[in-house]
Amino acid sequence: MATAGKVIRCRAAVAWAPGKSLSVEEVEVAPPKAGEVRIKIVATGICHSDDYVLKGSLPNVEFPVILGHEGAGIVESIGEGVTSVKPGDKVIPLCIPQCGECSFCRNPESNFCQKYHFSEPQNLLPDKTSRFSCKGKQIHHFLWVSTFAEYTVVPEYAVAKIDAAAPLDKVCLFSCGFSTGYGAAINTAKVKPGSTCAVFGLGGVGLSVVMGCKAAGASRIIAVDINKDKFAKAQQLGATDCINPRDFKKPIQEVLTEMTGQGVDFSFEVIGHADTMIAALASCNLSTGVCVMVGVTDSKISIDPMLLLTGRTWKGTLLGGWKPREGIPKLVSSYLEKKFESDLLITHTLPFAKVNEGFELLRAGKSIRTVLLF
Ligand code: COD
Ligand code: ZN
Repeated sequence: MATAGKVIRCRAAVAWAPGKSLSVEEVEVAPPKAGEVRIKIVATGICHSDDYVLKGSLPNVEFPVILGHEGAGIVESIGEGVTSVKPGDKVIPLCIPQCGECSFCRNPESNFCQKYHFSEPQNLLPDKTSRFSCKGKQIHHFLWVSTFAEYTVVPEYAVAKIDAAAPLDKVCLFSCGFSTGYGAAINTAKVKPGSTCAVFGLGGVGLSVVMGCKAAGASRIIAVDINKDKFAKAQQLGATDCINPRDFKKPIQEVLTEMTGQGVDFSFEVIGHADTMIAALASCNLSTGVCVMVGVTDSKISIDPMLLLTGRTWKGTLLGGWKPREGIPKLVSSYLEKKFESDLLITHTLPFAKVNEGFELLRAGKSIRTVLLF
C-alpha cells in the first residue's frame, strides 16, 4: 500500500489522564518494526473494561494512552520477518497474545501466554517503544491493541487472521466481549447438557455467557441483573428465568438455592463486584458446583472457607479460555455458519467521533454493545 514504510496521520481517541473524557485527536502512527503489523481498524466495540481502565483502576496501564480492545481491521503493512499475515488480510488484534513458545502456549490446557501484561507490561510494544505520538508526546499502547485509533501497530503474535468474508463491524466483538463470555461457559466451566446455570450481570459479556450456556445444552439459565431492561434480550438469547436481586429481601444466593433445590450447577460473575463474586460462589451446588469469575475488581474478597471445603470449584477465565490465534478465527467461522447470534449484542452503531457518547450509553445501562465505525 502507498502508506507502507511511512508515518500515518489519523484520528485516535486519546485518554490523557484517568477520569477524563477521551479526546479525539490527530495522532502519528509510525510504521511497524520487525515482527510487527500495522492494522487499519475498521470497527471497534466499547467494553466495560475500557471504562474500568479509564477510571484508572487497572494496574500496568500508563497515561496518556489509546484504549480500545474490541476491534477488527485490515492489515495495512507488515514489518520485517512477518509471515502469518499480509497487507489486505482481515484480522482481529488480540489483547491476549499467543507467542506459541512459552510453557503456557505449549500447554493445551492454558491460554495464558506469558507475554500477557501480567508478566510484561503491554503499555509499549515489545521493544519498549511506542508507535503512537500526539502533539509531540509519546502515547502509550493498551494491551498492545489500542483499537480506538484508525491505525494501530501490534506484534505479529497478537494478531489473528480471520475469514475474508467476515463482516468487521460485527466480528469486532470477538476480540473480547463475545469470546470472553461464550468461552467462559464452553471452555472454562464446561457447562454440561441438562445443567442449571446462573449468570450474574447481563452486559455484553454476561449475555455472551448466556449464549454459551445455551449452546452447551443447559436446560435452565437464570439471568441475574439489577437493571430489568436487560431481561428481554437475555430471554431472547436463551435465559429461562430473569431475576432482580432488588426484588427480594433475602440474599440472592438463598433465592437461587431455593429456586433450584441444591444451588445451580454452574454460576458466572460477569459484573466485577466483590459482593456478587461471593454471591455467585455461594449460589452454586455446595458439593459439585462450579463458579467462574469473569469480572475483575480492585477490592479484596474475604470468604468463609467452608464455601469451598464442601467441594465447590472456583475458577477464573481470560478471553474465555480460547487460545487466541487459533480460537478466535474458529469462532469467526462458526459465526459465518450462523451457529450463534452475536449480532444481537450490538444495540448501537456510532461514527468514531462519538466515542464519548458510546461510553455514556454504557454507563447509563442503555447499551449492550456500541460499535464505533471509522
Ligand atoms: N447485581 C446484579 N447485576 C449488576 C450489579 C449487581 N450488584 N451491578 C451491576 N450489574 C449489572 C449491570 O446492570 C449491567 O447490566 C451488568 O451488570 C454489567 O454489564 P456492562 O455492560 O457494564 O459490562 P460488560 O459486559 O461490558 O463487562 C463486564 C466485565 C465483567 C467484563 C467487566 O466489567 C470487567 O470486570 N472487566 C474486567 C475484567 C476483564 O478484563 N475481563 C475480560 C473482558 S475485557
Ligand atoms: Zn473487554
